[in-house]
Amino acid sequence: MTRKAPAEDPGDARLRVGPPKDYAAGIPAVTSSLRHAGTQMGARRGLLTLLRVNQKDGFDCPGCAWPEPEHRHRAEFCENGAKAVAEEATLRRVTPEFFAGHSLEELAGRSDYWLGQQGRLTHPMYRPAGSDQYRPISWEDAFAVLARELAALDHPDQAAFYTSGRASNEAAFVYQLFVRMLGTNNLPDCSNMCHESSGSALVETIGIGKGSVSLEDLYEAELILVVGQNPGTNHPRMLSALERAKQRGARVIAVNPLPEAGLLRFKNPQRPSGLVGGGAQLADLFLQIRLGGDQALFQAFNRLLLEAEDDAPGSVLDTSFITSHTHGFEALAEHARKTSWEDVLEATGLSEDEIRAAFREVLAAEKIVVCWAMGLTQHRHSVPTIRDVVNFLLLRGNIGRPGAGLCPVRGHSNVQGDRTMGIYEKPGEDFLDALGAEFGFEPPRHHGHDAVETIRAMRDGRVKVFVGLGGNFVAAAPDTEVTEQALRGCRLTVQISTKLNRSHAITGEQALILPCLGRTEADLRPSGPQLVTVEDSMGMVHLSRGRLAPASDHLRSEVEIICGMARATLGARAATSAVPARRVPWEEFEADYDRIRDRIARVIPGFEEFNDRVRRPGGFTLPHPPRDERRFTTATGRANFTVNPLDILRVPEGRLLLQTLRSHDQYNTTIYGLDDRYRGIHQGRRVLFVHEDDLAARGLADGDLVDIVSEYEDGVERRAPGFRTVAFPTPRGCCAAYFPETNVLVPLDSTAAISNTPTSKSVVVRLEPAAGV
Ligand SMILES: Nc1nc2c(c(=O)[nH]1)N[C@H]1C(S)=C(S)[C@@H](COP(=O)(O)OP(=O)(O)OC[C@H]3O[C@@H](n4cnc5c(=O)[nH]c(N)nc54)[C@H](O)[C@@H]3O)O[C@H]1N2
Ligand SMILES: Nc1nc2c(c(=O)[nH]1)N[C@H]1C(S)=C(S)[C@@H](COP(=O)(O)OP(=O)(O)OC[C@H]3O[C@@H](n4cnc5c(=O)[nH]c(N)nc54)[C@H](O)[C@@H]3O)O[C@H]1N2
Ligand SMILES: [Mo]
Repeated sequence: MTRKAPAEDPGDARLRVGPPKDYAAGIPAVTSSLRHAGTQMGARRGLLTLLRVNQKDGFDCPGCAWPEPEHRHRAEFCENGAKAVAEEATLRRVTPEFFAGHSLEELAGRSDYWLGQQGRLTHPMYRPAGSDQYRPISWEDAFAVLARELAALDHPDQAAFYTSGRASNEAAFVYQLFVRMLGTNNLPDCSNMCHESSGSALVETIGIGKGSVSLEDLYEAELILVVGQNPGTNHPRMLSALERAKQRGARVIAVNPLPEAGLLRFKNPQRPSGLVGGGAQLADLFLQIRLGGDQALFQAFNRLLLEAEDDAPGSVLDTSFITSHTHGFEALAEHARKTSWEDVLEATGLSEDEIRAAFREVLAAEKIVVCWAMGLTQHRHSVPTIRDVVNFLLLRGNIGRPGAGLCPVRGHSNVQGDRTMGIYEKPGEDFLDALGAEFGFEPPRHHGHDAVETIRAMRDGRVKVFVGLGGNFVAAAPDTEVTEQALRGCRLTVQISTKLNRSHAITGEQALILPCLGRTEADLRPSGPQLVTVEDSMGMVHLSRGRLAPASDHLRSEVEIICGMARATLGARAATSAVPARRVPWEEFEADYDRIRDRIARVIPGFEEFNDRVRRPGGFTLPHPPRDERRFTTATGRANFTVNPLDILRVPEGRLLLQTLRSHDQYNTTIYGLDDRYRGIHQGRRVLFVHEDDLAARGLADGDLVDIVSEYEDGVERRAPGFRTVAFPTPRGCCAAYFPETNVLVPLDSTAAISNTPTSKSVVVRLEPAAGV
């Protein structure tokens, strides 16, 4: 399977490659955000909008899920948050006239960058069966199309309802309610492709799938490990927190195959010194690890901890915590002692000296926080890796006390909240009981499809209707060719979206585009302006309120759209259902979101008096038993040590491991621009970062054009043609390229054990000189 570069990709005639930067933010970041805001929004409107980001009476930044410090600076926005806002507040519009002038076939040939640059969707649009074009449709007719196709299914499990992590709590709650009343748990979400491995590992070991630290803990930590994460680009405000922790004496270790700018040095644009000074040195130690080597690293730390305890009994491990709060220590200890240095050095590509130097930092620190993101979650052994991180922290009682803990850094700004609201294909019995009791129906109990299973089910004709609440499923999912075929095989695909993207171009027989308000926009309902709520990466819930005039008069809020879908679809069904549902007041819900929050308060623990508490300054923090009271709601009632066989990613002779990651100028599948400044890339995206010796070993040199060919046990050859090689400081045997261009290379069946997350950070590839060159 080959995926050609889109026609107008610069391809990259204008591509320039310079040296990578060793610091993040500072003056270029500030000028870049203002420039971006200026071109998209008009300079004055741009500045006014940015001033509202994350302010008390403003909207939650749609950029990332990093929490807000309590004392907000006027204008605490970061460069990439500014780009996310500009992208949504753009003055460009995709109107019915636009669709009249562009066939689906033409749109499918365009790049993600081009599609996103066309602007905001303005009208509901419908692609009838047999047509190659969208045409306008009224909202009521659009809902009727959906209701008709859902009613035509043999079973509700033949529909799947995807969610991307920007949906508010209120939208997510009514969405899952609608889907479960329909009769299915097919609620795949972006989390399935993102932090699912973290959730899987944490629920089992500590009883809750969320991180255990607050910002205050981070400031208080003595050692912070930043593992498999590129905060300078993806969570820029985290750099301010790291800087603050360092000022209080914390040490920072970065574990990453790439020397990411933000991990090395940081110039804080919020402070005058950041604009002029040399910037703060962030990482005290940089472990340039091989892809997938982290499990071995933490197993080595665990072995060294046990040995240090042997040398000085009673001084290293937190024996009283282990005795009173954990389960399975003996088995873990026995396993950890057998960890082989040979394996560790092979898996990590590090030297024993480097690991011992890092371990000295570990031993010197009373309070340790481990932060991680996609570098840990998107491998086949991600769940065991994160379990070994938990083992590491448990050994010294580093969970559930100030300054210490687990910090999975979430991606989308409300991805954590959506899961709390019940967007999950494997809901717990307690949740279903509460939901069913509140609304008087019997929710489906059998588990639904996650993202990968949804693709398989569409491919095999078992799912025929696909609905996307935000996101860009076709571009974000693995195995692009397979996913495209899967979606094309549907009877109907529906996208609730703010902006044009590939998922509007690659559709089922029929397709609907339902355009919605974004976070920045005022949501005016008959009862007054509506507020929504979100939950950040550290379990804090707060309000978000948009102020801008909507991009078009025809837009509806996500809540309104979902309630409309529910009314059109469930109206006829309620009477025939075995357990007649109590009438759900969808009209009240869409008229006044307080009424939705009243229900959330009754169904979901931790949301008592939701409407009151969320209106207090700063909102409120959800309970987290391990963090709050060292209580672990696992099967054993304790925090579980786990024994995990070491997995080493070996590749056949002559092959490389490819990681697919984000450039500085993109938000997942939304491409803001064609630069990746910190890595020295300008005006192009089809680049492949490879070690110069690996290039030389293949008779290649920096600047050569290659095809990347992925090899997998299913025997299918997947090819991404025409990438310019860039000699780069990555470990030997490991290479890197941007997603979504390389998603064609990620095999659908190559997923993490247990979490079923695509292995987007370890794809076995070979390089071939580009055909026709
Ligand atoms: N501006 C911007 N912000 C974003 C996003 C965006 O696209 N743009 N996306 C949002 C979302 S949804 C998410 S999930 C987060 C993603 O945030 P990140 O996880 O930071 O995103 P990636 O670009 O995938 O970067 C992965 C990092 O892990 C490293 N890495 C890869 N494999 C390994 C490994 O095996 N071991 C180790 N130790 N390191 C490894 C890579 O070199 C890279 O630095 O960001 C969120 N914020
Ligand atoms: N190869 C590879 N693949 C990956 C990853 C990787 O690292 N490598 N990362 C994975 C990760 S971590 C994630 S989270 C997924 C992301 O997958 P998704 O969440 O599906 O993708 P996004 O690109 O974030 O979605 C962007 C679209 O969302 C819509 N949108 C934006 N704001 C709103 C809003 O407020 N409301 C609504 N309704 N729509 C809105 C716009 O139309 C926009 O085009 O991708 C995954 N895919
Ligand atoms: Mo993500």
